[in-house]
Amino acid sequence: MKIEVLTLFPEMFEPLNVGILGKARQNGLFELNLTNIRDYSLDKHKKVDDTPFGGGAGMVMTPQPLHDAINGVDKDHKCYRIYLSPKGETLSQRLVKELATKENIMFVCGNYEGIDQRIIDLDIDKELSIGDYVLTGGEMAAMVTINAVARYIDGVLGNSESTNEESFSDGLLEYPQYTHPQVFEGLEVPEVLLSGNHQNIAKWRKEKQLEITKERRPDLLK
Ligand code: 4FM
Repeated sequence: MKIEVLTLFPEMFEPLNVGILGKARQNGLFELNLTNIRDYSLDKHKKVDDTPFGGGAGMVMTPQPLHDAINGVDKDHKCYRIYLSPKGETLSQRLVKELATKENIMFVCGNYEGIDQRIIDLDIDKELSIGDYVLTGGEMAAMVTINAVARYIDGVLGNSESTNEESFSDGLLEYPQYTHPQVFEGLEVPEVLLSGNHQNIAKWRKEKQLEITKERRPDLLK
């Protein structure tokens, strides 16, 4: 998979060089290209924002640098072009899996009060939100999405981290996990997990999943 990111702040993507995703990139399992939108500004002062028509607070990213950056990086429109904003469809594990099937994805990150609507109308395939809250820009939302999608790329996760047994894989929240020591601060590991009876362990874990899902996310059971 090739991922293109268009942003005014490419330095913000340093976290993708670290840990499981950093290793996956080193191993060539996916490619990440960062483009600074400002490099495409034709303005003599490299300006990328302006005041909104109709008035109102703050600044809006102007169309020229965005349009030229998007279509310069992705001339033949081979990328599935995503704009991150609170107005988009909310990211879900279902959407994550769908994005993981794409060969090329572009993330366009807006800042200030957003981008000129005509860029969304002309150049963007999908407006995506990571949740009902407002960030200062789309960069962290892009990183969240890249992280969730990269886990579904073949070879990124080892056997021990596989996506098969985790929350949402069966539509339920995950059961609680325990490791050594057997007693910590007076709290014991549930007996059944020490029993070696794998049928009983599986049954206990499924019961715990149902219990915690009913309590915290009853919407998932419907
Ligand atoms: C804020 C983009 C205002 C556009 C942002 C405007 C966000 C989110 C987000 C910053 N992106 N999910 N929530 N982006 O807050 O994806 Cl107008």
